[in-house]
Amino acid sequence: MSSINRRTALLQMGAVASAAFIAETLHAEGFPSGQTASAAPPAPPTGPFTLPPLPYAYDALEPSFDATTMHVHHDKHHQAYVNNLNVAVAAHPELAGKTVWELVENLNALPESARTAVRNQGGGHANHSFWWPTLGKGGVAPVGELSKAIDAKFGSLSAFQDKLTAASLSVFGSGWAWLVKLPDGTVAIETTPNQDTPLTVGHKPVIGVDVWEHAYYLKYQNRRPEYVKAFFQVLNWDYVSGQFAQKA
Ligand code: MN3
Repeated sequence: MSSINRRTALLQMGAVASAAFIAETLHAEGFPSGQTASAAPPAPPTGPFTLPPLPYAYDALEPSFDATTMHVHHDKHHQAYVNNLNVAVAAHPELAGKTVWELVENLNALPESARTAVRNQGGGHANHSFWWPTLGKGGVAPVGELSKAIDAKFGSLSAFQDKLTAASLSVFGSGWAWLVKLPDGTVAIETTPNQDTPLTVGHKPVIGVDVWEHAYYLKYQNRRPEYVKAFFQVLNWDYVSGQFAQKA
């Protein structure tokens, strides 16, 4: 068998022979190792953005948020936003050194070819990075300035919870419901589609409810109202109250 015919025969064995075996054989026949039929694609960038670890154990929010959902949500969904954002900025050296917050707060200043990717992937990274620390079963009610701001706007904590729940249920498809701090220091409830963040219009997230199905489908299936009720069981009021007092 000629060398060419032997190579062809080997390649036709692809379904049963391992790629490594073929590569090794071609190399032994004098084929440069870089020219095998199965060269690996270049590795995706691993930075500049990285997945922040959860600030508590994966099962810390049980039974409201189950550990399996937390693993999938954090390790798979949030990681994917990080990975895709890294790919997006790799094509735009002028964005090097910017934080994810700087990116999403200034979407309109971005090159048009980067804007959609940063809006979706950067928004996903920003929203989830904001979100994880706001959970964790700290306190049962807002305190200090946040308590006053909620009472001033909504009349009572339960009236606020009813309105944030209604907003969460009103989101059509995937998105978020928010309590935000406005530039004048008061609070308001808003919703955003997809991974859009209130930061893009200068409103500071105080509380967020992730109503993408990936946040609840494993445990609650289609029952978004039960998930939103469970959200209030794991909202860390002490943390969000402290953050509210610090936000300019
Ligand atoms: Mn999510």
